[in-house]
Amino acid sequence: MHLGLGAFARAHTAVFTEDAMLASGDSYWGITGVTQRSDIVARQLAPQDGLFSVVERGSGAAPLRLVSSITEAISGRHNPETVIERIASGRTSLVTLTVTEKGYRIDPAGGGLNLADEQVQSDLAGGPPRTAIGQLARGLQRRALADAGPLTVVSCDNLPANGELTQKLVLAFAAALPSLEGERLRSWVQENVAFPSTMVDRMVPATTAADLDAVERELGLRDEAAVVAEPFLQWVIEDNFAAGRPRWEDSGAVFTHDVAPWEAAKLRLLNASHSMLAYLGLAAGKATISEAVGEDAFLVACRRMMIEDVLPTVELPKGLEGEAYCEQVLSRFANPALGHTTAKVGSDGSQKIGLRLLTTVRANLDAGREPRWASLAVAAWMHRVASVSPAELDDPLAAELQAALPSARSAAAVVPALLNCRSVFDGQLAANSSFMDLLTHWYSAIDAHGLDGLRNEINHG
Ligand code: CS2
Repeated sequence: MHLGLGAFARAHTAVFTEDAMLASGDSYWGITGVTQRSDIVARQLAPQDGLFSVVERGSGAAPLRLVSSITEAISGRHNPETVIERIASGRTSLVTLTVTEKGYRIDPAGGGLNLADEQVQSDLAGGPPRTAIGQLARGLQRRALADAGPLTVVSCDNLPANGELTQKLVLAFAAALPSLEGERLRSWVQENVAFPSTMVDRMVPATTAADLDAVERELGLRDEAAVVAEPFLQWVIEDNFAAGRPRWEDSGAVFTHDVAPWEAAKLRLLNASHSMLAYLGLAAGKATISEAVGEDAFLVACRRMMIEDVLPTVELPKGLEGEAYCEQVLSRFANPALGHTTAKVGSDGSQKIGLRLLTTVRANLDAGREPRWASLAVAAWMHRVASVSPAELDDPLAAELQAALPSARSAAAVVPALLNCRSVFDGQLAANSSFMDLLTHWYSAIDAHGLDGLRNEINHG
């Protein structure tokens, strides 16, 4: 089972699974892919028997290939009962997830399950499950009843300790059920379900109409579900499984006992710089990440954030050389053929900046250092929030952020107002005057002096 059948899942999880089958000869695996909010991908894949092509773009790109590991594609919204049945089936060994940060319905205040979320409440009340955690919990309940045996739930989203987090959220769902029902689910999950953490990496933009036309010219067939991706791909998985799995190690996945340093390095170096480039790029009218990193000052800011703010405050996994990793990340961003948009990477900022940037801000402040460059990225996010309408912001907290904004749009007004949003900044961070000063400085540079002014500030920063 795979929950969250977006472009990333098709270009990553499905490819690793296909390659594992090809390399090991264990060809009996197949993925039931489940779309979450929008059912478009299920509608595209179903008439194609789940087949789709992956087009690599950039230097070292492999030829277009067909992937056949998805054997069924269903809409979770329209077929909630099928989702529950498939999770409960003894033929299912694994549920993998790519439902994005907001899909986990994390309570911004405490980090647990957001019991105030309407869909979580509806799932808890016994409605057809609409959230990923609700689908998992209801499927696992049915599986326990059917005595269908253990299984593994593998989160593949960009969240630290994503396995532990998913387990915690499923258990929080159980704890919010009537006590006997909840207790049964809790004890069954604890005995039968493993939740390994993983670090996933591949840049996969949303497929465009032009991409589909290019695929059609190459294939001679219309493939509505084709995906475009960079050549690079990586998967580091905690070796903690309760049931069978494809031999992903044969397709290049790395199994380890400790994924945490991989996740931290990737989130705080790659994803943080990606977000920084997205918000700086949006402020400067750059449509894609490659255009944003092509702006010298932004490249400098990114590099300096990674080297000066992140590397001294993050524990790198053994075997990863920090500066070489940063340079590799920057050259992946520069891939001009990928067309990864700043709008896409900049979406859902309220869900991302805490994990990607504020971790680095806090670590530097705690060590008595100035988080100079990470603050620039946060200020650029604030600038984005203050310059577009909630609809354009593409963020689940758009309305809350908008409501927090003052009528004046100066740095002195916007920075403290957004720092007051407790769904994003904790009280301690908001009260830190050095952070506030940095944000105000950078916000003014972005807002008041145009691209040249910002370039100047970065080059003299
Ligand atoms: C990006 C990620 O959209 C985003 O927020 O930063 O999707 C990024 O492309 C992947 O994590 C790369 O592995």
